[in-house]
Amino acid sequence: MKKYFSIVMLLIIVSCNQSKKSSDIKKEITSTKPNIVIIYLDDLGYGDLSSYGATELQTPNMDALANGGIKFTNGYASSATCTPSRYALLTGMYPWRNKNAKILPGTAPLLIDTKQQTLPKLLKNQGYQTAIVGKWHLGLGTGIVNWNEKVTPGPNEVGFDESYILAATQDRVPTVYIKNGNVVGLDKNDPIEVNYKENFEGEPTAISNPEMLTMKWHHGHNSSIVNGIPRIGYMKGGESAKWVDTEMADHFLAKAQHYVKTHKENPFFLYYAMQQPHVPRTPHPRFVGKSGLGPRGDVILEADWAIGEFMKTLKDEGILENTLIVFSSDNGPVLNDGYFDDADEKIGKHDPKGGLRGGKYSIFEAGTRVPFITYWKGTIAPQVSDAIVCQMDLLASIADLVNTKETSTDSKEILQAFLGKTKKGRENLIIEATGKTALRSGDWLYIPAYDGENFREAVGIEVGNFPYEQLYNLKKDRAQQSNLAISELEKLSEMKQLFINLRGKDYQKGVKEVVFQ
Ligand code: NG6
Ligand code: CA
Repeated sequence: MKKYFSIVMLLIIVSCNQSKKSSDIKKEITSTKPNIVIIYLDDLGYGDLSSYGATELQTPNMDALANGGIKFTNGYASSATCTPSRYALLTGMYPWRNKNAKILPGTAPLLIDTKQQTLPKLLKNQGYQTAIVGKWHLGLGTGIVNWNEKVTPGPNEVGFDESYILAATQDRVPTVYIKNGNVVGLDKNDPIEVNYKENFEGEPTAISNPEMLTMKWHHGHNSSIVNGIPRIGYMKGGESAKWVDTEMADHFLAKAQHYVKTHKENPFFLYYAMQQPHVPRTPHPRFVGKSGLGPRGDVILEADWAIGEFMKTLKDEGILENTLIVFSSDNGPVLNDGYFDDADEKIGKHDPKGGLRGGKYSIFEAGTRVPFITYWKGTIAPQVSDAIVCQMDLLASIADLVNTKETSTDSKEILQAFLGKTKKGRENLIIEATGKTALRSGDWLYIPAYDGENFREAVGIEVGNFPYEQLYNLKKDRAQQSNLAISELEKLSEMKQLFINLRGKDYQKGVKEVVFQ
């Protein structure tokens, strides 16, 4: 009897140990391989979130991330425009190392070399499932694209298992969704043709047929008309495949939610690249007039709602505590980016720049300093961090998180800053705006002398060009009002030297070639 009792006890102990072990292992796997979601907005400014100081607009769902995670106050996109920032985010490389990393037309070839390291590739190699839903704007194909066949290479060739994208921007043709290289809903009898140089004979444009427009163009945006909205570039055919602008937010949200629901059993990386508040601003009728700030405010509310719905899905699927969420924007804000849409007229007291100088296209802070949040329920303690962090650093930092190393790029491993264990991020960072570069180092910002106009009339933004050098102490002078280049000579020469060391002597090269399209 005694012997029998000891055997039973032994069995109980062994089985307890075993079950403990397997749950430990599971815990280990989930903690070293959390799901990773990057929620990336388009042209959202530092001051566009109520948690970042907006008073005229409430963004409760973005705020829930900012207040429940780390709200970075010195978080940067690499650049003041979309393509270069997205390039840096995905490849961990400074975009100015690639001369083609500038705002791309919808017909541009793939900007990322298929041999290059990328964030999705790195995660895929660690066993992750990977997907992009939303705006791509990093080129597709190798030159001349036939939109009626599989368009490749694209996101699927640089690390994404699955892709559901808009090719370039909402204001550029082709105005269709592309799933894993194939235009969605295309009727082969109505092939799509795209051209950025000339129109197709007989096709209406904003110039020839202004009566067809439901939205008026201010500058640029006067080529093909789709859904009453004039676009950049010419497109013919593909009628059944054309997206409905007002449904785009719901459409991408549904795709992102579906992805989560169908991939939650194993670690996944989802790059959810939302289109708001880039032009044309086309809120769903549910959001029209809701912000009182015109369509720009309305689409921010729409994006906020979509983020709330997406977060609910993570929660309902039981994976919220096992998901790291990074929230940011590809560049700073702009009001008039080419359409008459009341953005300027209805701005009232709202300051999308959050007190920073400049805006989209600008080498001043509002161009690249953006809302930047990391959120991981139960793992990241809520806090505000003034660490200097850049989206480019996610590659090396996430590598560390998933127990690998990535040292071949410009990406800095600052995982502890992203997890809130330290307030120390990068020491310095080169920022970029339409080809011009500047140096942030500690509290200081150095901008070399550049030719050209400072004030870009069409968009109403100071882009930061002056024929003399600029030096700012951002800690004391966040709004960049006092140029200390004449008084802080020692600092100036130290910054200039560091800038040249990091950037190279030829920093002026190519700057003039970058034309504003
Ligand atoms: C500019 C467009 C602007 C926007 C931008 C790209 C004109 C006049 N302006 O050339 O509307 O599309 O490119 O924005 O065409 S970004 O956020 O994708 O960089
Ligand atoms: Ca953008």
